Amino acid sequence: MGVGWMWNVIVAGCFVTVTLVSARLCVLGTEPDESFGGKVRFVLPPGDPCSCTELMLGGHNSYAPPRKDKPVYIDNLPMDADGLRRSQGCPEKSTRRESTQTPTSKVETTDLPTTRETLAPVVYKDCQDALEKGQTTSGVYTIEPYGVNFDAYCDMATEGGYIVIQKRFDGSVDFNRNWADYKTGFGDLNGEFWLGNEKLHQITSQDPKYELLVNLTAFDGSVAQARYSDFSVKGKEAKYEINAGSFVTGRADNGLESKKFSTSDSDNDDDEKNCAGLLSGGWWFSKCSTAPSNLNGVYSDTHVGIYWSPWKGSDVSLKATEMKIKICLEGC
Ligand SMILES: [Ca+2]
Repeated sequence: MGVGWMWNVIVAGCFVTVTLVSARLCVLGTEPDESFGGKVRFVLPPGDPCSCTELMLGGHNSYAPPRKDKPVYIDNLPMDADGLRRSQGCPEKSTRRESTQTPTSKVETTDLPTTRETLAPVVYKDCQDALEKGQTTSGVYTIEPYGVNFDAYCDMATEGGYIVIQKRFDGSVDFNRNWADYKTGFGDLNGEFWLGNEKLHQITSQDPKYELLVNLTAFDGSVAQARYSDFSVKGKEAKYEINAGSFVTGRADNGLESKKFSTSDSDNDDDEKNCAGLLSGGWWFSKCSTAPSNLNGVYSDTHVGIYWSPWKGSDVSLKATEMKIKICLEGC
């Protein structure tokens, strides 16, 4: 009896000693969580997160790959293994023992609602900030460029770090909208959309300046680009007047004038007629017949709706458009 008791103590002592010195490097990935609106979230590696002694940020999946078991997503980036254990409610280090459980048994997917309720979402200052923190895949991110956070599509390709503010490519979204819709934004961030005039104003009214890049594609397959080094939009009292006077370069030439924004229910153009009503969409029109562009017009390959006069004239409809902005650090 006495010997058996002592043996148990020795065995238990050895077990604790061995398990506390074992190390596990856990690689935290990122990918869009389809069950959470496709927003990019951190995904835990398989296994017991409480066994992690080191943490490393790994790669990014642009899609959620099929798995046998549901992945466990978390909203914020724990800076180290201790942070990860705290976020998962693991016991203190001194009592932690290496898990002998199966990889998915410790963290059940039923833990997800609790996790989402208690952790703040991943919020970057803007797309450039996300890029600098290792997010190299284009997609929807939560950004907070002026104290309010919202979802935005970040273009991380080529130069990267762009907040996309407008996209057209298949006509799936109706752009013939009213003032309120253009103010708040509409559409699908993973498809066609307008980010929203109020957001444009809030973002671009800060220092430093924002540059604007306009990408255009015609139905004949030709492409062109226009770049502005100082893009800003005034507030609603000024009818979201655009400043894109500093056209820099691009084969598309300058198709934007410093004009107030108009929709069919808010006529702020320079014409006695209602340009938005005549030309459709919402845009910075001047005179209806001489407005240099309208990238928010009706999507059509038979009727002119979307056009950019300095490049293809006002009677050629465009197939795809993209407008995107980022902080201008050089040449501004
Ligand atoms: Ca008018």
